[in-house]
Amino acid sequence: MTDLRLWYEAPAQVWTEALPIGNGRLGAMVFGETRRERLQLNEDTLWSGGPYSPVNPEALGHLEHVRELLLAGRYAEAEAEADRWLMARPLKQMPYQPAADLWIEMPDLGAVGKYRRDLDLETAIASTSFTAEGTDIRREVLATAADGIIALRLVTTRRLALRLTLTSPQAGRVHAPVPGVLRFEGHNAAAHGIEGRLAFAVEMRLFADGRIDTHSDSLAVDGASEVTILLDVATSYRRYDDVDADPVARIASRLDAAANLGWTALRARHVADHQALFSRLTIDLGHSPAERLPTDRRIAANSAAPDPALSALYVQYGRYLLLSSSRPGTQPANLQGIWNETPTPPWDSKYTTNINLQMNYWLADPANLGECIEPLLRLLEDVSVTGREVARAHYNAPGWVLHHNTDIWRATAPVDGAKWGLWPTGGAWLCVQLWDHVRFGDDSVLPRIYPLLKGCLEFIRHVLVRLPGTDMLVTAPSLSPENVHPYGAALCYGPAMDSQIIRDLIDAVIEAGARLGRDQDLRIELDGLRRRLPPDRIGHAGQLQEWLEDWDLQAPEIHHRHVSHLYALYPSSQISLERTPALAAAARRSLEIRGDEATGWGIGWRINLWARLGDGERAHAVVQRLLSPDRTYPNMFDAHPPFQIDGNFGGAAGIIEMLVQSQDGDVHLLPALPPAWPAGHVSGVRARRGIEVDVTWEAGDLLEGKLRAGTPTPIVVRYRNVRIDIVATPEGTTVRLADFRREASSR
Ligand code: FUC
Repeated sequence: MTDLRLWYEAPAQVWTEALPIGNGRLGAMVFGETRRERLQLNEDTLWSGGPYSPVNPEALGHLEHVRELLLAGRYAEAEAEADRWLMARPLKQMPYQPAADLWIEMPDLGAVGKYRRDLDLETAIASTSFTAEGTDIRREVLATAADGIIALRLVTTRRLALRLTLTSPQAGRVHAPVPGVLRFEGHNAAAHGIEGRLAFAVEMRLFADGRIDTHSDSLAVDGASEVTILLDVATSYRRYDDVDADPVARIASRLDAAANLGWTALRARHVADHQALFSRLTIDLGHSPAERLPTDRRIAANSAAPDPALSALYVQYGRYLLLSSSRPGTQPANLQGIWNETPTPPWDSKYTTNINLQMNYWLADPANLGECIEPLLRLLEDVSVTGREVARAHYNAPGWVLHHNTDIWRATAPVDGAKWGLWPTGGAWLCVQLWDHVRFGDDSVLPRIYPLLKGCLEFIRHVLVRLPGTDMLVTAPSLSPENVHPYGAALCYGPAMDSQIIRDLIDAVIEAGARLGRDQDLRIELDGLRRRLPPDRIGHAGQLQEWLEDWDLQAPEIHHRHVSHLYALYPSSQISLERTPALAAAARRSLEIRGDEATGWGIGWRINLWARLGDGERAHAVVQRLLSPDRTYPNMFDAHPPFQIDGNFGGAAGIIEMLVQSQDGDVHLLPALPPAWPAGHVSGVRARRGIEVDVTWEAGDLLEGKLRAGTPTPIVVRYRNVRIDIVATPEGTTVRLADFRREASSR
């Protein structure tokens, strides 16, 4: 079996060596220091600013002019006008913030030896152990979703002294409200002219078998061999328009309950909660001697001598990170999940909705953690309200719109600059993704998702414009995220990706409506609308055209990290090797021209694309590129660079996509198995229609597959080009290589 621990022989020197823990809401980076341990703390609602509207009242008056310039081919002028008039006020959104640091000092330790720190993905506990002059010292720290707090336990074999402090990069002050407790009370900062309106608190409660001295800004412990620290952070955030909660009261209710339980019960409840979800999927891709190395050295060694178990660990780490950064009731995972060290994080550590937020949830369903999507659904419910104001004010349109970014205040107007921000289909992409979650078998959310889809399509229908001289409908202004075309701008009309997303949205509305028995009269109209969207086109180099015109090879960045037009191949299934072979060949050509070198998430996307093209060898080469020190930090966080968590989720999803696919209504076993993983096993992968799949293979060939469904479900299972009809049962229905051979020879 694959050992599911990240481990190291030295403390973290920098943040991307520290180990992340999280319960969806609270996060900590554990450095594993000996004399001065640091836990860097985050809470998912602590962002700068306060409730605000990003609407630019002047935008609407200039929209038509920008459209006219675009349709006249005056792209650069259109983009300049858009920059001047159509963008949000303020032009930037609010950044995600770090909350505090807990410091544990053990000043009088002697020389340290036998050091080890690790993160056990199976228990979701980070441990540090070492000896100091004959004394064994061990710390365990966890962020529990069962009880909502962070708990740390320190055990030593000799009674020691320690000192605890709390600091924060935010404004506020520390005090000790009662003995044994330290509390930081503060408030968030303003940003881009939006006043900081959040109050927040961080509280630490100390329990020890030694003497505790409480000072105004620190706690000192003497003669202790067992120490427990309970920690919590809370803000006054309730919703994007309500910041009146009481953070101290929120903390008190959780820490009181946790203190009553005590360390042993907290730990047991945490492990049980984590394992109920984590243990649903197992994966074994083979073994190598590198497995015995510490994790940082494994990453460094992987390029020279492939370490298949590291790829398996990457999948499980992705699942761990998702469970730790996105749970029902929390905020969705942002660009850094939940972990952020700095008040000025890259891209503000927000929700970028032109690939990144979507990619954060690619893993959830296939990796059998569908419940982790709930925060994304709530975010969409929020922006379907805030985005209504923007749709009306910026486009005079009904429905709602989300462009390429949002923040905790659910701002949806176009930001940053027209060449990035003026893209109207970010919300539509997320809607289609939620619909795919329903296709994975979660019908319970359909009544919540359907109105979102409809409101989004309402907006889109209103803003599509007829392409002069044709009957086609296109988005304008828009862009193909964030790629500049040969006419000195990104701004354009009708980029391929928009039409692809809108086709999926229309299909989703029709199918979801049919399941709910609603709006059947809309169907004919929507079919008509769908036919008027420009179809995908193949350009002169045999490539899938990114734009309406055959511009791809003249674009200044032909190796651009975004591969937006390949959306149709993955995550969508509009393009498929079997159903649309010519377009699939064109997508392959585009991917070849683009190249495999990209940012972390760009690489993550490419793994999924090669998997959809059935090219396991190529997909594996890209996995190897991702699992190298260039794109994976020592703590296995994805390197854009800098750290961005989307690559972790996209890469892990890509590895699963190589083993099981279900986008075409059947379950396809080993669609892109690479020669580098000749024997292996995966169990508990989720396929669409709520089917759970186990697969075992040997010598590069299928041994058997097992399919389970909650109720007996007829399903087609595919291996290579052979298909077998089975009924998946709750106990599991097995298909063997011999069954496929028999089927093939009887044809
Ligand atoms: C998009 C990407 C960048 C980065 C940012 C957060 O704008 O083009 O590479 O990932 O999002």
